[in-house]
Amino acid sequence: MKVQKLASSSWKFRDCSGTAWLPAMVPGCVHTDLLAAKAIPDPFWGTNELRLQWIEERDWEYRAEFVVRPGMLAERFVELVADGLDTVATVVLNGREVARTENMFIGHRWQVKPLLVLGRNTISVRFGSAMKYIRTHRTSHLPREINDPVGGCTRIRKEQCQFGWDWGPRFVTAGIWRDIRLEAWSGNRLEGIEVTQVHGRSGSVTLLLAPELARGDKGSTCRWKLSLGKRTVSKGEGKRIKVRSPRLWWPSGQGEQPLYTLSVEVVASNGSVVGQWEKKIGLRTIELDRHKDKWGESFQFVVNGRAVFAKGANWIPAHSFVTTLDRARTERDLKAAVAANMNMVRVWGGGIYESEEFYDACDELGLLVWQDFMFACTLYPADPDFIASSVAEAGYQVRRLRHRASLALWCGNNEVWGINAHELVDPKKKALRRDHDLLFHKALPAVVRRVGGVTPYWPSSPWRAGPDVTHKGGTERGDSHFWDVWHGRNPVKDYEKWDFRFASEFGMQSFSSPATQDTFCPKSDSNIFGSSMENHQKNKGGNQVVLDYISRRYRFPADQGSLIYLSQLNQVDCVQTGVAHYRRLMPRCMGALYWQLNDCWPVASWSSIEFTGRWKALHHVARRFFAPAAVSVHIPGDEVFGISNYRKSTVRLAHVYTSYDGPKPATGILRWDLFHLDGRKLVSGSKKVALRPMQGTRQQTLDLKEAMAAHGRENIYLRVALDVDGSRVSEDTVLLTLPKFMDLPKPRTKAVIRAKGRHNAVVEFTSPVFQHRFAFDFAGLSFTCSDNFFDLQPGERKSVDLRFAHPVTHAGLKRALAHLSLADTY
Ligand code: BMA
Repeated sequence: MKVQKLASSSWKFRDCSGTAWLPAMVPGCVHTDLLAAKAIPDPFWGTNELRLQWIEERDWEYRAEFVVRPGMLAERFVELVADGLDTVATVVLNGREVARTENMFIGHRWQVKPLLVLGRNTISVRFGSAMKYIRTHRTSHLPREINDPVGGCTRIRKEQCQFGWDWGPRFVTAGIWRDIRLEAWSGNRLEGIEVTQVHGRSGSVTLLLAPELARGDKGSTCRWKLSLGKRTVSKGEGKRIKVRSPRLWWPSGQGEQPLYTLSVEVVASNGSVVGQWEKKIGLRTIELDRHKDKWGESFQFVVNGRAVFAKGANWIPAHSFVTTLDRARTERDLKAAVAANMNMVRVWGGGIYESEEFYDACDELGLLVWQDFMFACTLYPADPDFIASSVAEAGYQVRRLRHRASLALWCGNNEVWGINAHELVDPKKKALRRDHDLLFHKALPAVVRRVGGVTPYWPSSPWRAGPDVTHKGGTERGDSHFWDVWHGRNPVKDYEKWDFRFASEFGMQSFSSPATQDTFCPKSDSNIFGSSMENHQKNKGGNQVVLDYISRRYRFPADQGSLIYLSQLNQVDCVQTGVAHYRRLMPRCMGALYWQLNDCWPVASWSSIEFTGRWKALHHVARRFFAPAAVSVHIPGDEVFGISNYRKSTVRLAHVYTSYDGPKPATGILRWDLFHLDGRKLVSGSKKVALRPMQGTRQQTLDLKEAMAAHGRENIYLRVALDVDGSRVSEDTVLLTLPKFMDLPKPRTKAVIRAKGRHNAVVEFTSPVFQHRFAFDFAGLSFTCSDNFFDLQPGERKSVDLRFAHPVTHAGLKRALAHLSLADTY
């Protein structure tokens, strides 16, 4: 097959209402092309978003010239292949229409030989305004809008969060957003190979190859080679490959991620070579195990026969303009996920089916992918065209991703059932229910069964294997989203009320760091309630909710920097409470995916990684609360406020737990110390403990009544720690009252920096007094560190490894070092 690339920078584009042609990038989109041409200001800066909404109302045309050589036209078929057009496109070659499209998520292939000429050709793709489409199509589909501020985004198959979301700006893009090329061939064309893995009892794996040819050919055969790194494992001919001692692929934390390269040459029955196919595959089985058990029905991912607790977060598109993302930028947040001991990401249904680079990274890093289909929150139409388009989309995407080692689940949508269940179960609204079921219970699962092989399908997230949407239902079966904390404004302790089988969403917003704020906010408008910052807060009333939770726990902050820092500590408190609870519940609960890992622009949000790549406090602490062997404390009591704001505490017992999800049993030493804020150690203890895989275990109960009576609960705190093989694997500090009621000593910190080469350094912090959530930064420098936002214990040295993106000097580091802890905020 001959391939001629059409993607390049020799494209130009224009506003169809008549303005001049400007240079364009393909793949790309109109917003980034306008920005490159200096025709619009930075869409993320200040309140610029509001001034750029005209773009979605226009039609845009992209055009390029290319030369076709005789070799191309000598082939029997010449096809135009477009892996993604965004969205309402009319494709024209040399003035003649090739096709019209209206689904961003489908790749296209059209026969165009009769339209091509030898020598110079012109291709034009005209993108009609998505908003005009929405106003003229499916106008009787009027669902209750959840996230789209204008309304109607469900009428079109296009990235839903582009229309505005509670963390995302409204930038409705247009453009050729994936690769585009010509492919010329005669005889036959290899479309793909379905590889089925059969894992035998003896441990061997058989790969069954089913080549898919454009024009069929039952008598075709395969010449294959299987290699691992540079080593050829085996090669041969036929459609079965037996791997006798396979190296299995595991999620991160459970084992290695060996990826075999499978290269196949398909030979037609007439002896000619039809095509080559090469993919990286991981040998593994992944099942969604739902068996009856004493709590109801399990909901757990079983990899190679081993149940694995899913630790991770929800993934949203990493940029409002996803065509700007390269491999390094995509990998940045996925590597950070693995660094925080995660083993799963959920590709959330309001974004996109991600890029090849994304899944490459997940395969290599051992991140299981829970893959939603791209439907979110709102009810969808079900006219025959819409269903046909959705089925074509699903078929295209499932075929594209089915060989992926990391692919664990296809999920019908995000929250379409959960949010609309009250309507969908209403006997007066049977048609709504029929429409809903047609897509998510019939059409999509049928595609997964037909094309996707063994990957399981789950109709929605959350879903309880039935119509039930109660929290109680989630403690028995299925997966749960828990938003009582944040949207419901309930106490943080409410996480501990529900013993969910699998928590696929829960979270708390925080503000991005001042450094990230500087990238989008004019200094003159930097107040957090000013127009720029409010424009970068997309949840209606979101700032009030953040302040509400902060005020419950912390003192009134001295300045905006302190407020931002407290918002991040509050986010830690919430998400950690949830995750620690879910991990203690193992094996009843087998997954905790918080909302959300990343951002698509700089914004106040639930993310643990800021748009600029900086880790929020949550991401540093996630590394600790997701550690394979983790210690945590459950305090059944609480501190509550009664009539006239009188405070009452029922805190007394502290149950110390280990949560362990390593692959092999282990033993550890559990340690606990009760400290006075004046530095005295009041009580100490330790105990040898057994760590069993996929188990949360109550290892020790401490009665703190006497100590609290003797010293006051606001003057003492508990430190728990777990050592395995002589090293500290987990540590946490537990406060026995709200931190705002504690008289934390004024911090005095000593920092010693030791440079280690041009890029690395070690910093050692010591403090004569307890410091809660001590956070440091090197202002203006980009760096990664082994820990941050930790507690400093009096007299104990805390050593942190640092790696800087650019060369540094000792003097430069000393100058740039800044730090604060909780007691610095008021
Ligand atoms: C969840 C998600 C998103 C949303 C988030 C925060 O329900 O599925 O739709 O952004 O909550 O509200």
